[in-house]
Amino acid sequence: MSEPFYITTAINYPNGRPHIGHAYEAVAADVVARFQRAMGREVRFQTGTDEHGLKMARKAAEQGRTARDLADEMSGYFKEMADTLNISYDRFIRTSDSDHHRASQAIWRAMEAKGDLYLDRYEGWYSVRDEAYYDEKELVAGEGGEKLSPQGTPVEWTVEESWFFRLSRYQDRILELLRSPGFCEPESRRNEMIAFVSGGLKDLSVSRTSFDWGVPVPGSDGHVMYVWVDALTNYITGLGYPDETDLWRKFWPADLHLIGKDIVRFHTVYWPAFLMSADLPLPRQVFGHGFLLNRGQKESKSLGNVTDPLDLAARFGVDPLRYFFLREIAFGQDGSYSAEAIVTRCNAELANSFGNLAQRTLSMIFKNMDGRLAACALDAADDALLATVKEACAVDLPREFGRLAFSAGLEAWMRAVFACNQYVDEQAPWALRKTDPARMEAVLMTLLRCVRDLAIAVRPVVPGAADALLDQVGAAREERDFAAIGNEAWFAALVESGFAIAKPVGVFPRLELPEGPE
Ligand code: ME8
Repeated sequence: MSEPFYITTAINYPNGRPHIGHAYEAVAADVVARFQRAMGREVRFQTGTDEHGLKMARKAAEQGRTARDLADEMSGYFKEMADTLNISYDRFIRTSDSDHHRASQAIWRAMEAKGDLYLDRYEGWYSVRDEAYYDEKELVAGEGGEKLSPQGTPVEWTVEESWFFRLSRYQDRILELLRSPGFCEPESRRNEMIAFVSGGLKDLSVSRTSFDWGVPVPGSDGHVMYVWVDALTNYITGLGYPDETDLWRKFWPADLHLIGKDIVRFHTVYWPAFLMSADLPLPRQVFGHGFLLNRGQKESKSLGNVTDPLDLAARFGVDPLRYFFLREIAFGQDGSYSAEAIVTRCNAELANSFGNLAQRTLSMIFKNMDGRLAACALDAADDALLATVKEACAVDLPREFGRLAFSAGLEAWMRAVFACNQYVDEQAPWALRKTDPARMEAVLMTLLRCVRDLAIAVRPVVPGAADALLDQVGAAREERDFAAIGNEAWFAALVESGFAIAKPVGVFPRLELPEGPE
């Protein structure tokens, strides 16, 4: 039985179309899901849309439509983005789904039964953009002296009757949790959260009465749940909570909630407190990734620099975009992107280095050996190269991906690609063709094994291209996991079966920059 692994992304607000940050997070989570599957884990992967709350209600009102209508349309674009980017989710959850209402009401009742909910009056600051309450002392001054949230968004004074959750009760346990290794990553975010909780936790307002677009509070007419209560619950809705389903038993607690740095507080303070209150196990890890900036700037409608991730995918290809996201940015830190940076990175590493290696190898086998594979005696140089590639693909890359250091993992992979290209130059198989054809064959067969292992290792990142290449080298579908790296049986079986490589087709075309100014 393989060990289960449950990963989630944040669920996105569908108050507009998806932006590049949404695409970045979806791709990173998908790479983790594919990587863990290829490591033999039984993976469940959930993503979706967060449809309730004042932000959605107001956006819909501005457009003269119902919140449901807005959510229906926009959620469709998020799903389309996930499908286009090859995101291998098991469930695309919408918080307007009926099972989600049921789960949210169940966790509410569990918190109520614990004595953690009470009615009072909320008076304080609220940011609709962040859907968050802030303390006076957290606010910062804007350019005109106006009060802003620590995220720089407008806040409004709010007074209404509301249910409160006894968050203050959980302060010590949350602090202990934050201090436990691995729960909140990366370290910079953990330190921020420890500082926040050490400053004292106040009880949290968890219902709203001034609008009705949300999950109704059970037994309390006129109250809908604060959007974050239902939003966070999505992670357990998707496993069948409150029923003790097979999914629930197998996959809860989650192994990883992958989210952006702006919502770490909700995931490492509020969510664990809700779960503690409901006597449910806590997620193993919350990782707050950095933000993606457009040439160093935040995207915004007023700057006119908002990029549609699907336009980028159409222009450069899904796999190059995925590779760029993970290779260019040290995961956890902020990063910048531009068309030039995508083209430069992908041409240097995918087209010119790995793509060229694969294309040269397959073409030479096709031309000089009629595509046939041959069992040959290998010499020390061949064995050394195979060992280098195996180490990078089966040890270094998985070690780094396992700790979400994607760029470091791909760098190790790239070093192995360079080693292969250097070997091709040194061995010069084209020159051996006349002088020592047996040696030429040994060199090409070594390279073929390397290309196959390199393709398996990079497959979680560029699944389309890697599969197209693995098809060309005759790798069986069920032999594309990490356990297959360095395993020679596939090669012997192909030789035995008389498999021949067809005329190769490049899988990493060179990218071109569009003409004119960006
Ligand atoms: O926060 N770069 O939804 P959301 C990278 N509904 N990531 C970014 C980003 C950027 N420029 N901008 C946003 C919400 N993100 C809530 C989540 S979860 C129970 C509820 C990330 O649509 C952001 O950090 O505003 C978050 O993880 C995700 O995109 C969705 O943001």
